[in-house]
Amino acid sequence: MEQAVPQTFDRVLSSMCTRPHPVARAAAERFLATNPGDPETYRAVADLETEVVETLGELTGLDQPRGYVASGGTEANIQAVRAARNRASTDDPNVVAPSSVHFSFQKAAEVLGVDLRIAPVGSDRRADPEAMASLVDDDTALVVGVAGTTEYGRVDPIPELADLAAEADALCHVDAAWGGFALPFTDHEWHFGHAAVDTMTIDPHKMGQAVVPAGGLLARDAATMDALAVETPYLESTSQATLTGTRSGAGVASAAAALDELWPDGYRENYERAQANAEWVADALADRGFDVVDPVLPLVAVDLPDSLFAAVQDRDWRLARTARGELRLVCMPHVTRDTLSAFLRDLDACRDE
Ligand code: 0PR
Repeated sequence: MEQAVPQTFDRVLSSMCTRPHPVARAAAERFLATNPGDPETYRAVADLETEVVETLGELTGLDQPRGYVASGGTEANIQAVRAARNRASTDDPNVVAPSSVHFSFQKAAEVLGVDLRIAPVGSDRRADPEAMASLVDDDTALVVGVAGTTEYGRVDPIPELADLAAEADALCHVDAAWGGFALPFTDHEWHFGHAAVDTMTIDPHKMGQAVVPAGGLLARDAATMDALAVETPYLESTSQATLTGTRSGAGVASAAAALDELWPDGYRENYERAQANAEWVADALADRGFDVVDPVLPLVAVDLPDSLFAAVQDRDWRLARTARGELRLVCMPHVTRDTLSAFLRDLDACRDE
């Protein structure tokens, strides 16, 4: 049988995943047959997971971080909602989030039976604390902010949202699934050290250059992890706080290797290159007369006519759009200036057709 070949990254402008770092790839292969879901039996990978959580704590301004390597941002977000629900003293809990929140929160609300209340964002496409405050009440278990939104790469006003949560006696969760590996090199106030944030999603398998699956859930308090733990009577370890049982040691080991190799200098270089590319392509698109949403983080949204979008896509570019229909260019580490130049050449050619 012929071997199936995966998508290469050469013409992928739509994805929040990227080519893993070579050390991450090698570590994943070494740890393919390990299960961090059973840390007493698979001790080496359990130690690596502790290292990952420690380093993610450093990235996000958290001393004594708790947490684990999840299957991705979806699991981490579901678990943040679950912990808040389990810690809340109401039997009718709600979660308040901006409309820019990732769709994983819809899944969380549905699975966990909590009410998801969505507030409109402001004209700057960021969460509007006042609009969110109007949805908060005594049953609010969690207030969510996004640090690096999926569609426009915006960073919500996290300190204000954390204050809102604290006043309501609710927890505050920050979804930095995508933005978390870029934000340490910016001036944004987004992390545990900047505000009373309780939990965070930050995914090594996105900008962290680990292999899939490697998401991250971090928590400030042990009580948050306790709220997630169930007893596991017949395993060597006696409780488990993760959502999945058996899980990928490859993801964990690759995250440890990537962080060891790239934090902080490699990630800074990645961010600076990606941000420069995003600004460069945003200017190039604006010069051509298109409406461009300026890139706060390395993600550019641009209004293209439907026919032009389809024509460029037909030239074998992998492209994604926002709910409003704008083209989204995610400037991940695999997206080089040459790639973007080639994309612009195809775009120009399609306009001339
Ligand atoms: N939170 C945020 C802010 C996200 O952007 C995403 C994923 C998640 C949570 C969920 O993470 P997982 O997909 O790891 O569970 N955002 C991307 C999106 O929905 C996911 C993605 C990744 C899509 C790679 C395509 C792709 O090729 O667009």
